[in-house]
Amino acid sequence: MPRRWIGLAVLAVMMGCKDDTPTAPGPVAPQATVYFATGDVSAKVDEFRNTLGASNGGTAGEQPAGRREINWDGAGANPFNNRNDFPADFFNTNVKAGAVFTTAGTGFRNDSTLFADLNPAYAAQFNFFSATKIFAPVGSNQLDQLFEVAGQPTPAVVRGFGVVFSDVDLEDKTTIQLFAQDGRSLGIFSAPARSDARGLSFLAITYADAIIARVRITLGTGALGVGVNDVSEGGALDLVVLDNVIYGEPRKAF
Ligand SMILES: [Ca+2]
Ligand SMILES: [Ca+2]
Repeated sequence: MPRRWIGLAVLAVMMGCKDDTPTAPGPVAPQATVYFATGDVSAKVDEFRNTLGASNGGTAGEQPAGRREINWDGAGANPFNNRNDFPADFFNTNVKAGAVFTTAGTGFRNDSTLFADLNPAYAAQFNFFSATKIFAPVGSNQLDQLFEVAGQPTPAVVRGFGVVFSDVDLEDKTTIQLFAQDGRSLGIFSAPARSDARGLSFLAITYADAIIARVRITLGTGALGVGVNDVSEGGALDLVVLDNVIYGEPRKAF
């Protein structure tokens, strides 16, 4: 594991302990297993998928095992594609996959043009992992994913979470932060920078038990926008978008 992740994990533990009295032992951070890859990420993505188990697709209700996966490519999303109002709860209403998104921005965009419809320069930056659509918040480079029992408004927890990113240029800026049900941070993990022409990066984390209630995904250093170019295209910001989001079966939280 690269040293930078250890440092971030220690920081997260220290932050989590700051309210403890001197005589009380701090909470022990659960042991995370981290999966990461850059370049051809397929093998590592498959390893993570296999760890979680078979896909439960959009099957309603809590399943005994397996994973859920959002690839943004389904025909059901087509009416919302290339607009800034992709429904935050699409993946637990239209498709019952137990995922609800929030952002401090103004919305979400599911894009079939590699975001070239937003800025023609983006076609040279972004790529898909699963053909052909990719996703980003609008007006922010940060989004949260909350988990629910598939097809129900019931809070849930998962044991693993991962994302395929596109166009990570800067190290330690594109991150996944995980939170437990009580709001405590479980740690911040950073995605490796791109390393080949396709420009994909993968980062995932698992725990032995389903303890992840929320995740915060930070994409590079700024939001996409008309006239906003990537750091590799003369701009000041590292722009990053995401493709496949893969997570353990959401289990009812207690
Ligand atoms: Ca896709
Ligand atoms: Ca970038």
